[in-house]
Amino acid sequence: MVSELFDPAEWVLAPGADAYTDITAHVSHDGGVARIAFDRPEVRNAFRPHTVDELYRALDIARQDPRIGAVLLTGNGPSAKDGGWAFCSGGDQRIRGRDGYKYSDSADSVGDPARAGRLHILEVQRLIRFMPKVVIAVIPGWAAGGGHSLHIVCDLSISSAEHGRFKQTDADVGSFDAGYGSAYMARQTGQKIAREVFFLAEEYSAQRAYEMGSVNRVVPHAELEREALKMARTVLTKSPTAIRMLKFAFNAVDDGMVGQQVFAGEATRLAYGTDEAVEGRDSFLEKRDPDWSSFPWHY
Ligand code: S0N
Repeated sequence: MVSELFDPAEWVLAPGADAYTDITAHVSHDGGVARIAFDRPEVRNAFRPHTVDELYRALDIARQDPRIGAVLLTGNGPSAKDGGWAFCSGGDQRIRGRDGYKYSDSADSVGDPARAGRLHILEVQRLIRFMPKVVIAVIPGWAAGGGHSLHIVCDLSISSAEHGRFKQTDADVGSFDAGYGSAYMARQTGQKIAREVFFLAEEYSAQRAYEMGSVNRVVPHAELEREALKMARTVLTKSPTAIRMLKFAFNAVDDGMVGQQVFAGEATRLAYGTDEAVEGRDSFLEKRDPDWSSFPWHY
């Protein structure tokens, strides 16, 4: 069983997914939605470096699949040990060393020294942020620490009413997200609330997270994945170009020159499709002056 909430009738294995150990990855039968899930329920779906490698790979495959318009990011469960549910509880504290998260499961061994200490969950955050598809955090239980940050970075969040729990433990354990996890949260909820969540590290219900503005929908636990898939399928009814441009427009205001670059790249892609840009290219190739006379200075 993948997860109690997983409906096998909806999904097929994603390409390469049979090799994953720490996550599961599926694609909907119609090919339009990816479901990527943490699969370490016994540690509340904490991630180790290997988990992050797999997560990055699965997300990147979804990014490059032209049929996929939406990604569900979730956590499998419940835990066989105690029945607890989690989206993700952040970095696996058992293998955290003085120089960061170790590439080995043993706290005594650094593993590959070139990779030690890399906080490459931040690369996953950037992939979610910059992929031109809608990424939905589907939260069946705890979103804590770096798991809370991942939900903040996702485009939309939907949570189980009964089991969704939110807690920003970064300051408790001295492993903190001073990037999107905190600053972008403040954009969503306002500064006072974001500071409270980080400075007090208290526990919040799904309903409270909804009231704060970091969660879009709270639904009965048994309905969570069905409702998430419905949201994803609604996205699929929209214009892919409109969704892409809108996502990058929402990002641009907070992403500085990088945000402008990403948005501008899409504008250039659109411009390439015009007769005007074709005239520019052809005039160069034909070694003549461009003729812009049929292209008005629009106002
Ligand atoms: C999630 C919590 C609140 C759940 O509490 P609950 O339900 O009482 O369960 P527990 O009994 O505590 O847990 C069940 C079992 O799971 C193990 N476990 C839980 N979380 C982790 C974890 N993160 N690492 C390792 N093991 C974990 C428990 O130990 C227990 O095991 P057993 O049964 O053997 O006793 C609660 O569990 C909790 O508070 N968890 C820790 C949350 C946390 O502090 N996470 C780390 C926070 N920091 C980061 O994630 C930052 C990491 C990072 O890479 C980063 C760095 C810089 C910038 C960004 C990031 C980023 O991640 O975004």
